[in-house]
Amino acid sequence: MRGVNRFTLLGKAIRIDSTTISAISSGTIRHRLPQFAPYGTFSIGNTQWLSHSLIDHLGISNPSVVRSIGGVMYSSAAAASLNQHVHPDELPRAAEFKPKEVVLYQYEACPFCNKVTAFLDYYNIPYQIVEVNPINKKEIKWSNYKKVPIVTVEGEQMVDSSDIIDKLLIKMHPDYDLNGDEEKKWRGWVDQHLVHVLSPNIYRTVPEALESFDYITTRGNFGFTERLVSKYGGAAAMYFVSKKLKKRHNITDERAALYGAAEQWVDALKGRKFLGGSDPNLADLAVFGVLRPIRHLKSGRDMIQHTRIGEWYSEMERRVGQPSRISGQS
Ligand SMILES: N[C@@H](CCC(=O)N[C@@H](CS)C(=O)NCC(=O)O)C(=O)O
Repeated sequence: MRGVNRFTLLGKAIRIDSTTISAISSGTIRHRLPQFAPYGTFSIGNTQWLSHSLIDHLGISNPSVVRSIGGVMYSSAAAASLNQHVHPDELPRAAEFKPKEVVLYQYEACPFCNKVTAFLDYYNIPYQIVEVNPINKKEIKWSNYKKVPIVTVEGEQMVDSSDIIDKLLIKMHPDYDLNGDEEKKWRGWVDQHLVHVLSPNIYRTVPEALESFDYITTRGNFGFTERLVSKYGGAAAMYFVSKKLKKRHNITDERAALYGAAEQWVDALKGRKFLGGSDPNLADLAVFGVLRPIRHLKSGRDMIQHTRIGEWYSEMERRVGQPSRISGQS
């Protein structure tokens, strides 16, 4: 067994020349390599909706403020300076799937992006990160799709976290049955229920909203002014918007909803190590992916302390292991 410090590894992996423009794969896709790609991401929703929320609910109408705050307000995450103990032999590998270049365009704090990174890390597929500026999105100007995550595999574009994972898995295991009842049901539960419980929790109080935005703006790809405006403006705005979200999703007590979701998941395991049995399946990876960024925020700490999910979560951390992201060309 070997101990791997995730931050130390990333510290090495993320030093990339931010001004380097590199042609990806066939040379048809050009992108700006990330300045840094820290570990742990989380955010929910889309900016368009958020912009409407700001205008509708908060009376904020200055377009640049709306864009600036809206670009990040659903985001939060936690630093994951965890010691990982991973045995190389335990890492599942994509036997026949050895793409030369996998690039993930992401927001550091996006839950959907984190689903994808959990999958790539678990299967030990090397990938490059391009951290997208949520305000001007210049890194994904080349694409018609305006959300993240976007993945390119040797130039082939894939969008939408679940579709990306399905496509990658089928490339690795062409016979895999993606319609397995239990796995499909719980993957759907992640997108339709779990992610909606997270925002009201991470922006529940003003200190929690500030904690979340401190992470988002520190780790994400922001300019200096964008960072300041987003941090305080975003935290304040999101504190109020999260109250609206509570109502929208019929949540009366944020923590009760989070703890309830965690317990629901543990019940679904029915005493098994993972939903997939002795190994994680796609539902395990999806739940883990969206929870990973909040793990070290107050809401995540509370969740671990007050529910039974901790054992499964720790086991997932061990099995997903260290990020398989690689540094780009410099
Ligand atoms: N269903 C999509 C949702 C993706 C999504 O909503 N991503 C958000 C970030 S968490 C986004 O890019 N929103 C648009 C924006 O920020 O402008 C998926 O699973 O990938």
